[in-house]
Amino acid sequence: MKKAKDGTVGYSSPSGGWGSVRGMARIARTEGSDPAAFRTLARQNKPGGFMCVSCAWTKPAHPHPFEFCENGAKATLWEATRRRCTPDFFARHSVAELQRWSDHDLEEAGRLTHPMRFDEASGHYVPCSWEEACAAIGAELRALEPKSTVFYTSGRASLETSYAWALFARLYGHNNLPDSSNMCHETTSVALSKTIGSPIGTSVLDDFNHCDAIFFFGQNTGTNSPRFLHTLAEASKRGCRIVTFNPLREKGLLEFRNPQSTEMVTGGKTEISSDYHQVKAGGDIAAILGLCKHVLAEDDRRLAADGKHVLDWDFLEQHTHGFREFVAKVRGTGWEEIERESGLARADLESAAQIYVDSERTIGIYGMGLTQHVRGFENVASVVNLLLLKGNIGRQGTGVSPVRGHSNVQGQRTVGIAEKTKLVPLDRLAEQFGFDPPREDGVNTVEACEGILDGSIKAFLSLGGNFVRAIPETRRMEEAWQRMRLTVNIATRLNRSHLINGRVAYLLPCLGRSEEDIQASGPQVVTMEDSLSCIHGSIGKRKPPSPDLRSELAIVAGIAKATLEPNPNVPWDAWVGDYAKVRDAIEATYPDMFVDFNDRLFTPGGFYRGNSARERIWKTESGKAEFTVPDVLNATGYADESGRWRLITLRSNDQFNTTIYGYSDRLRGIEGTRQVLLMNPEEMRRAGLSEGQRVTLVSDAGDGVAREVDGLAVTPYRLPDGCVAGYYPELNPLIPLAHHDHASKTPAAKSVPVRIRI
Ligand SMILES: Nc1nc2c(c(=O)[nH]1)N[C@H]1C(S)=C(S)[C@@H](COP(=O)(O)OP(=O)(O)OC[C@H]3O[C@@H](n4cnc5c(=O)[nH]c(N)nc54)[C@H](O)[C@@H]3O)O[C@H]1N2
Ligand SMILES: Nc1nc2c(c(=O)[nH]1)N[C@H]1C(S)=C(S)[C@@H](COP(=O)(O)OP(=O)(O)OC[C@H]3O[C@@H](n4cnc5c(=O)[nH]c(N)nc54)[C@H](O)[C@@H]3O)O[C@H]1N2
Ligand SMILES: [Mo]
Repeated sequence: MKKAKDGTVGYSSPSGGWGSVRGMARIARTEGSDPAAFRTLARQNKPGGFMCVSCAWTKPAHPHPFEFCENGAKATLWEATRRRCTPDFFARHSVAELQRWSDHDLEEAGRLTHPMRFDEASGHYVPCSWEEACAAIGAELRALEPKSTVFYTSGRASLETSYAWALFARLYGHNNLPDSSNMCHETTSVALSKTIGSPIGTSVLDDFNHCDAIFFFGQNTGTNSPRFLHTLAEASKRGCRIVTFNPLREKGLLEFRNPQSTEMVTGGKTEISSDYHQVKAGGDIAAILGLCKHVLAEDDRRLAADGKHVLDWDFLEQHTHGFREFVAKVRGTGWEEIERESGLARADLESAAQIYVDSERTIGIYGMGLTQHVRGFENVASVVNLLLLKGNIGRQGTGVSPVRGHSNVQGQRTVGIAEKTKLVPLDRLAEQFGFDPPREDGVNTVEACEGILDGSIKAFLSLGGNFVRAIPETRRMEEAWQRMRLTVNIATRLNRSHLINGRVAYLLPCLGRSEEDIQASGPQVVTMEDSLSCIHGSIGKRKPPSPDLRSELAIVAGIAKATLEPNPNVPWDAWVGDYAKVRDAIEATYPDMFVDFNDRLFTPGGFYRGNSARERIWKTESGKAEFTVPDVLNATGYADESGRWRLITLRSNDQFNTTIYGYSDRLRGIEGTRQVLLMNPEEMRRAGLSEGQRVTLVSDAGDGVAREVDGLAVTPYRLPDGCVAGYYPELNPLIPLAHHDHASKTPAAKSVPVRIRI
C-alpha cells in the first residue's frame, strides 16, 4: 500500500505517466504478448483499424500515433493473450472444482478454443461440434415457451450482431432483451428521455473545444475512460474550469501526465479539476440543489443591481416546462438541509455555483456515481435542471454528457436490443421481415433475476458478459441459476457465469474484435456507436487464437436457424457471408440514423447519428425540456441510522468490470489485494477499528435475508463521513436485488446499506 502524509492510502504521481506504461508492460508479460500483439495495438482506434474493446469514449477524427490508453491496451493484450483454455483444460478440471477458482484465475486460463457442452454425468465441459451445439440449443428453445427465456447482451457486440440477436428474439417470440446497460446507464435512458426527450447525451467532441466550465459528477475518468483525459487536459489548459463532485479524490480527476507527450520527459503534468468537492455518496441531489439555489440568488442580485439576468430567460420561457415549481422547491429548501444531505459546506457550494454563474458554456458530465442509486433518476434529472437554468443544452460548447461504459453499449440500444417495446420500431420490423413481433414488454436485468428466482425463467442465453457475477444478490442468484433448464454463453474467455450452469449448458467461443473475420465475401467490417453517438467501422487483422472459433454473428445465425422456421425475408446465411447486407437491413429499419450506412463506415471521427435534443426539439410529454422537482434530497433510498454505512462499490485500475487483470489499483495506492474496506481514519478511530483489521460487512436491507462478505482488511482512505468503499464484484453478494433505481431498476451499487461486524 502507498501512503500519504496523513496516513491514508493514496498515490503520489499523476495519472498516466510512467506508472501507466509499467501497467501495460505487466499485462503484456502475463498474457505472453508477442510482437503481433503490439502491432495490433498500433491499429487500435484508427481508420481502417479496429475499435477499442474497452470503453466507449469517442474516437477522434485525427487520432494520436497511439490512440489508446493504459486500460485500452490492457483490454487488447488480454484479448490477444497467448494462453489457451482448451478441451484438455476442461478434461483436467471439473466445473465443481473451477467454481472455487478466483475470477482472475479463471480468465487467466486464456482464450476458449472449442465449443463445449456441459456433461451432467461427469460434471465436466466436453468438446462438441458447432452443428451439434446449434441443433441441441435449437431443439431446447423450440420445446420452451419463448417468454420463459432471456437473451442477454453485454455491451461489446457489434451493431450487426446486436441487430441480428434482437431480431432473433422477436422472431422466436419475446422481448426479453436485457443488456449490461440495465446495470449501468439505464437510469440515463429513462431520465434523459423523460426530461429532454432523448435517451442519449447531447454533447459532441467539438463541444469540449468551446466550453468554459465542466461540471463533473461521479465518473472515474483516469481508470474507466482514460483517453478522455486528453480532452479534459486540453480543456483545462485552455482555462476551462472543471468542477468535480466525487466522494473519493480520484487521481485521474486531479492531475494527468500524458504518456504520449514531452510531459513524460519534463516531468510536467496537467491539472484536471480546478475545484474538487468530496460529496457524500448519495448527496448529489442536495449538492446540485445547492448550486441552483446560489444561481437563483445571483439572478435576484444582478437583476436588482443592473437589471440583467443570470438565467437564460428566453430559453426558459420558450423551451422549458416546470420551471416555477422547481424554483419554489429550491427557494423552499434551507441551506442547513442541503449541507447535511450533501456533506458539503454552503460556502463551497456557492463558490462552485459562482463558476457556473460566470460561465457562458457549460457541459455536465456524469457516470455510475449518479446512475447507481435508488434515486438515480433524480440525480440525473438534477444535472439537467442545473443545465437548463442557463440554456446549456442544444448550443455549441454545452450539453449533458453521460460517459458510457462498454464500447458498444449505446449502439446496441440504437439497433433494437431493448426490453421496452416503445423503443423499437416493431411495425417496421413486421413489414420488413413479414412476421408478427411480440408486443408485450420483456424483462430487464432485475426482472430477469426475479424470474430466475421464482422459476418462471428457464433458459438464459448470453451474448458476452459475465451476468451472474455482475448482478446483485450473488448467493441467492447462483443457487437459483442452477435450476434453469438451459444456459448458453457466447464468450472469449472463461468466467464464473459459465460455471454456474443450467442442466443443459453450452459454452461457445467467439472471435474478438481485434481478430480477422473472414466470411464468404472476404474480410468483414463490424460497427459500433461511441459515447458521443458517433458510429465507426472496425476491422480486425489479427490471426484468431483457434481455427474452431466463429464470429458472434455466425453463432447467433447458427442458433437462430436451428430454432426458427425458415423465413425467406431473413437470409441468415447471406448475412453471415456479407455483413454489409445486415447493415442494409439496419438502414431499412432505421433510415434516419443510418442513411448510406455502408458508404460512411470510415468517416473520420465516425458519423453522427443525430439527437433531437441537440436541435432543441424536445420529444417529451410537454413538448418542452422538463424541470424535475426532487421529492427527496438523499439519493440512497434509506434513512441514516447509527452503525449503518453507505457502501460504494468501485472498479480498480486493474480490472474491466468482472475481468480482474491484476491486484494493483495503482491510482488509489491499493496494492496486492482487493479484499479491502476503505474508510476514513477518523471514522475508523470512532468505530474502534485499526488498519489491516479483518472485518465482515453485513447487508442492512431489513428484509430478513442474510447477506455478508468477510475477510475485508480495514484500510484508511480519505472518504466523507458515513461512507465506506470496496470492490465490485467481490461485494455484490451484499446488494439486495430490490435495491435499485426506482425508475429504471438499475441496481444501486453506489449506496448499499451495510453494517460492520468485527
Ligand atoms: N478500465 C476500465 N474501464 C472501464 C470499465 C472497467 O471496469 N475498467 N468499465 C466500463 C463500464 S461498463 C462502465 S459503466 C464505466 C464505468 O465508469 P464510471 O462511471 O467511472 O464507474 P465507477 O468506476 O463505478 O465509478 C464511479 C465514480 O463515482 C464515484 N461515486 C460513487 N458514489 C458517488 C456519489 O454518490 N456521487 C458522486 N458524485 N460520485 C460517486 C466513485 O468514487 C467513482 O469515482 O467504465 C467503463 N470503462
Ligand atoms: N457492485 C457493482 N456491480 C456492478 C457494477 C458496479 O459498479 N458495482 N457495474 C455494472 C455495470 S456498469 C456493468 S456494464 C455490468 C457488467 O456486466 P457484463 O457486461 O455482463 O460483464 P463483463 O465483466 O464486462 O463481461 C466480461 C466477459 O465478457 C466476455 N467477453 C469479452 N470480450 C468478448 C467479446 O468480444 N465477445 C463475447 N461474446 N464475449 C466477450 C468474456 O468472457 C469476459 O469474461 O456490471 C454491473 N455490476
Ligand atoms: Mo457499464
